[in-house]
Amino acid sequence: MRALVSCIALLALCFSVFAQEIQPRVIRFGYGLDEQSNQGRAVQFFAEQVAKNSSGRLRLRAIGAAALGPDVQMQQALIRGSQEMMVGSTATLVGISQEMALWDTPFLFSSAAEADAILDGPIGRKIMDRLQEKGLVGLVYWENGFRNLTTDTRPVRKLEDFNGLRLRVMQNEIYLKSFNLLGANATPLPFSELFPALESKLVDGQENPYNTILSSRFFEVQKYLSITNHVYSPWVMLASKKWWDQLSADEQKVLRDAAVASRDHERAYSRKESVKAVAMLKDKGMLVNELPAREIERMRERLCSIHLLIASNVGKEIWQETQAALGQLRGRKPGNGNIANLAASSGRGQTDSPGGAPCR
Ligand code: KDG
Repeated sequence: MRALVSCIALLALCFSVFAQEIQPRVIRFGYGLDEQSNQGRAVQFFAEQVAKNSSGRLRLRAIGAAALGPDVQMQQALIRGSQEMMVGSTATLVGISQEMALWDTPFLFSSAAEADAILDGPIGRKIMDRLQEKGLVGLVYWENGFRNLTTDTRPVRKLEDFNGLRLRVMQNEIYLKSFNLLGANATPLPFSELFPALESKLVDGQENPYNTILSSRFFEVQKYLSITNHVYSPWVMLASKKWWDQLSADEQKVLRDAAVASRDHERAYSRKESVKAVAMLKDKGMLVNELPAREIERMRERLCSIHLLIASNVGKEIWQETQAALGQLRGRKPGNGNIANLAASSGRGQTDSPGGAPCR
């Protein structure tokens, strides 16, 4: 009997300690896409994990469709501490942490497996950790996906078809310069203004992963889908450092564990949905074409100078580490030629761009 009483007392103590370490909290979690998008569904999954792992004490108030403002506005709200969490594009973070520009590199990854390995490995973690000095805590990367072009005026079949195309891009220097270099007239706009800009013909086209093209109903205002897979775009889950630092270790562990579970769930779900999305876009009446390998090669070569810009933005160490890591993933010995050396040299000579195509 005495053993039973002491066991119950011990359990009560454990529970009370647990209870003390997990306070009842409401977490305002903002995101830009619709509730029914792959992003919105992943936020719901994260919310369920957090509630389950905290016995209902930590509750997410998920606020989608950019109701709390575009990515850049939510990022500032997190830094101020007036919003607790968000998920958004890494591309809109480069104004705060320039190392995030690595993920804007055209043709950096040639598969989702490569992306996962680099993003979840030491390089991705190092870049994520740089956010702390800016007032943000990066938790995990989710998959936005490989980006492809949609247009309403004409399909893009070859490099020359970019000429004069009024293309919306994210509010990001690399995207702006990349598409201008390809011959387009790039117009930076927040995601929340994209559909009206397409509908009013302010722009001819845009570029996003298949899931976003489908869930944001761009097929209603875009006739053509031209498959380029020109960059792999991650999302990043962020917390306000002001808020995060006053959480207990137990509360931080609940959120970190739920974030990792949501990352794996979101990637698997997004990839499954992405395979179906192209067929669904065709059913919605979009005319789909795939650029031939030669034209993709011409795009890569035209964008080599962007690799130099990114190498200088993110720093030689991160750039070289990325190239070496990708080389190993692709079964290549670490090359001695690389963009950073090219940047330091007279700019001539051949080097491997991470996408494998040589930049001359
Ligand atoms: O809030 C929207 C962002 O999370 C992301 O979807 C951005 O891919 C993006 C775009 O094209 O703006």
